[in-house]
Amino acid sequence: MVGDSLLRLSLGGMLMLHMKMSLVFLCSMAFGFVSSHEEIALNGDGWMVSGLNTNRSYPAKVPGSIYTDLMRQGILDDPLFRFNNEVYRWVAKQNWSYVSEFEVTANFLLFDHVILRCEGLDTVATIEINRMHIADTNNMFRRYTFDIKDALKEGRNTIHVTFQSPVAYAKRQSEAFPYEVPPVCPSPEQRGECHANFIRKEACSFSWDWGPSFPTVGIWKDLAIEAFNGPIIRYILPESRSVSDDWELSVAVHFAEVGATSSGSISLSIPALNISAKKEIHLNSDDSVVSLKFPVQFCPKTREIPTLKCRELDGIRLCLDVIFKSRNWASFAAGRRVQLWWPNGHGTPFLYDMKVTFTNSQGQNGPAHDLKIGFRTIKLVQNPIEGASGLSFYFEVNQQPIFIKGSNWIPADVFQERISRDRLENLLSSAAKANMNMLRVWGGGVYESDDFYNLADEYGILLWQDFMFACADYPANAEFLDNVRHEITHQVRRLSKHASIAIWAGNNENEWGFMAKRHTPSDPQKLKYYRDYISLTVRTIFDVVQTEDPYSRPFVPSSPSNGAETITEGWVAANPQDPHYGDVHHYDYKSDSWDWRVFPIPRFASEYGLQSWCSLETLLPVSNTEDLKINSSFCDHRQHHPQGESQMWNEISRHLKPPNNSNQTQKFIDYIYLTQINQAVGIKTEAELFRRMQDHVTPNGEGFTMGSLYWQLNDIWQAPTWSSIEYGGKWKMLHYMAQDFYAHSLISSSLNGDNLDVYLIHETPASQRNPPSSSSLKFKASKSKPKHENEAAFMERTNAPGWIVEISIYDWSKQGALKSWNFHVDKLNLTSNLIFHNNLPSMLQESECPSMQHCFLFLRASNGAESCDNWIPLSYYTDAVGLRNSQIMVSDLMQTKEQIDFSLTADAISPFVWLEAEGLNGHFSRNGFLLGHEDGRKESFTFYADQSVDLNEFSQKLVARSLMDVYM
Ligand code: BMA
Repeated sequence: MVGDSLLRLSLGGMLMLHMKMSLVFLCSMAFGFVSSHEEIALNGDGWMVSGLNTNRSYPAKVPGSIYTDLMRQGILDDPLFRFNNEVYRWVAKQNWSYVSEFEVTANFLLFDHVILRCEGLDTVATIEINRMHIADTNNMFRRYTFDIKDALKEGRNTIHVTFQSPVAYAKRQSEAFPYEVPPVCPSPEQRGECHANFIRKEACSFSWDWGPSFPTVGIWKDLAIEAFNGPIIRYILPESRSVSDDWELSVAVHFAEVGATSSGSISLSIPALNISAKKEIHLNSDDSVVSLKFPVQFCPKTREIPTLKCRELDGIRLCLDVIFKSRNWASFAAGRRVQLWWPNGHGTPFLYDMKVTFTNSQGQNGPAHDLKIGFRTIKLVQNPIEGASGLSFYFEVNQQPIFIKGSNWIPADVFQERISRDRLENLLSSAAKANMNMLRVWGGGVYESDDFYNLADEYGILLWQDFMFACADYPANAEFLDNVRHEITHQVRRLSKHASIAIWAGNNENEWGFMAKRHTPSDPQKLKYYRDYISLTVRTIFDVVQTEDPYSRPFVPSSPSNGAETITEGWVAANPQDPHYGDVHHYDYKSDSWDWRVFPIPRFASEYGLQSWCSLETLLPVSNTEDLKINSSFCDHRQHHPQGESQMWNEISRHLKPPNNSNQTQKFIDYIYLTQINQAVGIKTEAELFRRMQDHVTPNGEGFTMGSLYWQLNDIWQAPTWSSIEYGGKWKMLHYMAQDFYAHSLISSSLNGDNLDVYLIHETPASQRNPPSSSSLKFKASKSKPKHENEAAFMERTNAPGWIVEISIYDWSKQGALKSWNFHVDKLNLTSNLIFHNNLPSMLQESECPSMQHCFLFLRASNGAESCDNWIPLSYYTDAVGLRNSQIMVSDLMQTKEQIDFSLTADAISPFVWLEAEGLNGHFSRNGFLLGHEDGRKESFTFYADQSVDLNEFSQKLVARSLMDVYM
C-alpha cells in the first residue's frame, strides 16, 4: 500500500500529458442531430503501473500487459530470449496496480448513464475510481460494464485497476475447492504453472507443449467511459437464412440500459442492396433484443414474416417486440441478387457493408455500428451411412458439401498486445495461399481479436470455434458456472455476426481426456467429474449457445467427439475417438509416420501432427552461438513435448539418415532441415490419405473422410513445435507442401505391398457446381472391392475436360524417366477417383529399374486448365541408391515490384530442394520440391517479398540446398 501512495504522488501532471481523451460525437450537428453518446477513451500511454511489492512505478500502456510495459522501460529484455521465460516468471508472481487520470466535464455527468466499459481485463482485477471500490473481476474473456456515475466528479478523476498474480490466485482457488480437479500441473518439460483450470484466463499462458509460460496481467483490450441517454446498442447479430430460393436476413439488436421502457428508432442500411430503413421501436426491459427481419432477394410475392414471440430465459426476458412485414421495407433489394459468401477456393467470400444506428426518443443518435455481413448457410451433416456403421460428418456451405482443408490456430504471441492486424493478415493469407478453407481456433488460447475474425471473413476462412476450455476438468461450482455463462453469452453475441464462424465446439479434448486420460474406468470419483463436465459443457455452454445462436451454426460438445453419437451416449462417448463418428485427434510418435497404413481414417480429422524445428534464422535473435547445437540446454529448454527430440531423431533415422557434419552448428542446421522434411512428408502422407478417402470406405467402415485440419498452423515462440509457419511468419516445408496436398487437383498414390493405386482427386469450386438440390452427399459403402462408392451426385462430374495422366518410374541416378504409363481419363465420377491399379514389381521389371531402392515414382495429371504432380520414393532415403550431390543453377532473375521471378536447373536429381533468402521476409512460390528429374529442364519460381526488395540483394542471399548436401 505504501507503493500505492507513492505511485499516486508520482503521477502529477505527467499523466495528463499523455492522456488521450476523446469525446466522440457521432452525428454531425449539420444534420440537426445531437449525439446521445460521448466517450472518454482510456486507451493509450497515460498510465503508470507499480508492482505492489517493488515500490516502483513505470509508465504503462492500454491495451497492454505488464511484461510489455516492463520491456518498454528496459526492466526486461526480450522475454523470448533464451531462458527468459523462466527468469522473468517473478513478474507473474506478484500483484500489479495500474493507475491513470482523466478529466470529466460537468456536461458529461449530466447524461443519464455513465458507464465504465472494460472490453478485456486480464484477469483478477479490482477497479477503483477516486479510490471508491467499483468492482472485482475474474475472467479475461468477459466484457464488463459498471455504472460509475456516482464515483465520478467534475475535473480530474483517478482510476486504479489492480491485478492479482494469476498464478497465486489459481493456486488459492484450487486450495479452496473441496476436491482436486485434474490436471493439477503441466508436465515438467513445459516449465509452466499449475491450476490453469481454476482461472478464466488463456490456458496456454500457464505453458503448453509448444509454448512458454507468461501468465501476464493487464488491461488487454479497450477501456472507455461512456455517457449516454437512453438505451444503448451492445450487440448486433445479423443472421442470413436461405428460404427456398430467397434469402432472409434477420438482425437481432441487443440493447442495454433500457430502464423500465424506452422508445426510439433503429436505422439500418445495406447500400449495396439498396436497403435503407428506419423503424420506430419500443423497448420494455433491460437486455432487450429487437429482431428485424426481412427478405433480401427480390421476391414478387408479398411475404408475411412470422411473428416472433417473447420468451423468458434464466430470468432474462428476450423480447422480440418489433415485427416487420416485408412491405414495410418496400424500397429495398428490388431486382438485386445477393452474392453469396463462399469459403476460400470455392468462390468469392462476398461481404456487404451494413450500418445500424439507434436514435432515442429525443432524436439523439447513439454510436453508428458498421458491420460486414455475409450471406451463407452452414450445416453439419451427420447421417447414417448405408452399408457402414456410424454417421457421416461433413459441412455443407450454401447447400454444397465442402471437403474441409486446413489446420489449427493457436495464439500468435504470448502477449496479445503485440499481435497487429498485419501479423494476423500475414498468417491468415498464408493459410489461404496454402488452399486452406478452415482454421480451428483451439480452446486453450483466447477468443481472438475482431481483426482476426474480420480477416477470416475477408479471406473466406471458415472457423471451427472452440470455447476456451482445454485438456482439463473444471471446478464446476455455481460461481464458476455463472462466470462462464456470462463469458459464453458475451462471446457468442460478439462473434456470431461473422460469416466465417462455422461451428461452435464446447472445448478441446475434455471429453476424450475425461474418458482416456484423466480417469481410469474404475475411478470411484468419475461420476462426480462427469457431473461437473455436464454442468459446464451442456447445462452452461450448450445452453447459452442454444439461446443466443439457435439457428445459424452447429454445436459439438467437444473436439474430438462423436458428434451426434456423443450426445446419444450421454454427452460423453465411450470412445470419443471412434473414427466412424464425428472428429478425431490423432497423434502417434511410435509408428512410421510416412506409412499411410498406420493412420486411422476418420470421418473428419480435426488434429494430427508431427514436430519439427524452426529455422536457424528464426532462432538467431533469441539464442547465443553455444545454443545452436543438437541437445544443447537451450534446445532442451525449448522442447516442451516429452521425448520430442528423440521422437524426431528416430523418425529421421527411419526415413532420411541422421545428420553427420562434424561442425556442430552445421549439424544443427542440417537437423532442422531434416526435421522439416520429416514433418512435411508425414503430414502430406496423412492429408493425402484423407483426401483419397473422401469417396471410399474400408471394409471396417472407416473413411468417407470430409475434413483434414492438421496441428498446427502458427507458432507462439521460436521452438520445436508442430507448426507449419514459424514465429515471425516464415513458412516451413510443411506449409509449402500444404499448397499442393490441399490444391483443388491432387494426384496421389498408395502403395500396399505389391499393389500400387493411384488416385486423381479433383474438386470443383462449390459456387460452380450444379444447383443445390442435387448436391447433398449420400454415402453408401459398396460391397465390391476395391471400389467403394458413394452416391454423391454433387461433384464435378460435369463437362470438365478429360485428364491426361502420366505415371513414370525414375532411377535416382539418371535424369529422364525409365518408363512412363500414359493414359486418358475421360470422366471423373467421384471427387476422389481410383484411376490406376497395377503390380509394382512388374512395373519395375518393365521399366528395368534394378530395385525399389534405386527408383521413385513421378505422377502427373493435367486437363488443359489445371495440372498437378507428385513424387514418391519407393524406399526410404536411408536405403536409396544412386542419389548424387547436385549443382543447382539460378538464372533468368527478374523483378516486378515485390516479386522476383527466377529459374532453376540441376545437374542431378535433387529431392527436397530448399530455398532460403535469409533476412528477406516473404515466401517462395514452391519450396521443398524435386528438381532435375528431367535433364536440363528449367523450372520457374517466384519469391513474393513482404516488403520491397533489391534484386541484387536477393540474388546474393538466395541459397539452395537439397537432401544430399546434408551427407557430406
Ligand atoms: C493436442 C492439442 C494440443 C496439443 C497438441 C500437440 O492435444 O489439442 O493441446 O498442443 O495436441 O500435443
